[in-house]
Amino acid sequence: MIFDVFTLFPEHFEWFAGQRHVRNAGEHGSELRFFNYRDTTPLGAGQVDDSPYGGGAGMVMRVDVVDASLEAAYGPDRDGVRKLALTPGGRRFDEGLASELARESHLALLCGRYEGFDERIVAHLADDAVSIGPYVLSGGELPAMVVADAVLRKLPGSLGDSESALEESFSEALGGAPEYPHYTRPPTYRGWGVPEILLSGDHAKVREWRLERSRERAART
Ligand code: 6GU
Repeated sequence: MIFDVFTLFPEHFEWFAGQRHVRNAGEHGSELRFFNYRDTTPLGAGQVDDSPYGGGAGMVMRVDVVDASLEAAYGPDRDGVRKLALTPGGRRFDEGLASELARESHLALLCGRYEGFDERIVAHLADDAVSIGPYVLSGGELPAMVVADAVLRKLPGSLGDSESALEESFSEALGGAPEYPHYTRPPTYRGWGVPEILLSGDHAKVREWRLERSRERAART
């Protein structure tokens, strides 16, 4: 998969790009690339935003600036790229959307800053608008890392063998439900014990107990 991030702050992604599962995805044929709107802006002095028509506080990302960066990256035909605008008003990101995106061959995430995007970016340049939750963040960079993390970890070779085997058994057994609780040594700590069944060695009973806990958690969320 080619995974492109358009941002004013590519340096914010340095930590993220260095994470093991992200580097693993890279070694298995995925590519994470960054494009700075400021590098290709058609405006003078590196301008990328402007004050909102109708007045009001803050600045808005310009449609011509975002279009120019897409043009520089892809040229006029962008149909092969699934382009997502990251904005608090978008479609809620969840595990289902992460799986859907993991099947794409080429993704582009458009990060906004300031008060947001000119709506024509969302309407005409992006295929979807995506939000990571019902709260407002200062820009699309953290959401882009959230989306990239959830998607890249689904790609072959991203997680180590043991982890991906574990993952598979979760998704198969749990049908999208949240995970069951985990415990490890010591068996008691400050009087806090571990469910007996997990120490019993009875794998069928353990599996049953985990499924029940997982369903319980699903019912609560
Ligand atoms: Cl995608 N962007 C911003 N700025 N805030 C958000 C968000 C996105 N998702 C939740 N809050």
